[in-house]
Amino acid sequence: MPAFTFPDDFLWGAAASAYQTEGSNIHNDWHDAERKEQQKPPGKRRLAECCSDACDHWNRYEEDYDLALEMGIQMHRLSIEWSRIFPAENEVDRDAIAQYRAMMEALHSRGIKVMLCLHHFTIPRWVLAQGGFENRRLFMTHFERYLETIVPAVGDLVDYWLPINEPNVVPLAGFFGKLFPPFKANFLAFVKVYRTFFTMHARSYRVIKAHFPEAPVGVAFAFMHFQPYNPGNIMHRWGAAFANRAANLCFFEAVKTGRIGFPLGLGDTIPELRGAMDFVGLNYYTTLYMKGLRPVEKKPGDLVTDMGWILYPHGIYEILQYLGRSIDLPIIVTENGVATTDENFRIQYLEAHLRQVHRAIEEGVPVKGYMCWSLTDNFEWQHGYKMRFGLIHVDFATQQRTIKAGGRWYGGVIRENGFLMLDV
Ligand code: GCO
Repeated sequence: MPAFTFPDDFLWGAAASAYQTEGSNIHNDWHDAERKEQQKPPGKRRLAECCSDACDHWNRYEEDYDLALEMGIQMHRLSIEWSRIFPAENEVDRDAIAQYRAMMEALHSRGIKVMLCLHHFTIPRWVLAQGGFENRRLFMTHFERYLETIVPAVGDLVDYWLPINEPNVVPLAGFFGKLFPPFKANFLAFVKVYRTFFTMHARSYRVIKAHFPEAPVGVAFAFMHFQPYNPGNIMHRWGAAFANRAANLCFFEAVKTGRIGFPLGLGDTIPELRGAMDFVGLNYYTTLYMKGLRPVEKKPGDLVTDMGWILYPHGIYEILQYLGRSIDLPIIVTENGVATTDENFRIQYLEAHLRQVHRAIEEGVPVKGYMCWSLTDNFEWQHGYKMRFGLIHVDFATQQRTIKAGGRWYGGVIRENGFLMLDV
């Protein structure tokens, strides 16, 4: 009956983002894209539904944080919605800043640490109108103004910073994979936008450090796990290796050296990127099989989640090993979780991944915490409300919250700082 016990100072948390939970965010690119998609017949829509009220977390955060406390959550990851702070180019909403302060104070008053993200996918409508991510120079002028406004205004309440969520995902999903607005499939646009994210990360790090030199600043990185569909096929192996370079390795190399390598650059530099990281935040969910440069959904016999994502816990171990070997920084798992309505499956999923995290720690990888995605059911981007990632169930008709069996199980893990496995 092996026990999986975690280090004494291990931090257990939950994660969420502003747009996916707050509701009434009406000044950004996603809001507009969703409305546009709704004008199409249901079969033709690329975004399932409108975010609208989401979980009404903006008004119900006290209740959500009470439930987080009931589960024993020690750190909560939230984000600030840029378009609330700057609904228009020359307008700063001080009430919104005050409300974010109140939210973070509400966490602290419950003894819950704050992990704050400053950019989680969305951009203000007026920034998009000026070229968005693709107009890097102008974009960075606006983003820097946002940083200089928000960082000093709330930074005293932040325990861990993750300025950018998944610098690789908007470039991949929005500019190469046609999954997110603006639904492009253009490798050059992907490279250009990814490089905007490099500079966003670097600038954020420097601005935060200028105001709060001691604050730990990381990144929430969707380190994608790629593998050849058929390991005997050289093109499949090449595809997996190329995708790993373009999506993952280039970013970490650039943070280490300041240089941007192939295929995102040719060795040119972003000097302020060098060393711009105090810890690595890892978001992990699944693996992707590659046939050349084409990802393939699954193999016969693979277990998948409601997202259609393959259950592959070993991937988190491999990535933690890689990060431990190649990057000399502490690591926090900043997202891991599952879209399902079957609570036994949720528990199995979390347990299987936590076993792999535990194994990496036993082997010396400095993993300092684990944040489950997500605190509550919420708006899952292109899929809308069908995908239920929450530890807490939300009835979207009544906004009634209920801790799920998976949430109670997770609470037990936090209480015990680990778990027993009866079946191994
Ligand atoms: C992401 C985001 C989250 C998602 C979660 C489940 O990884 O895309 O950080 O916003 O909701 O990962 O897909």
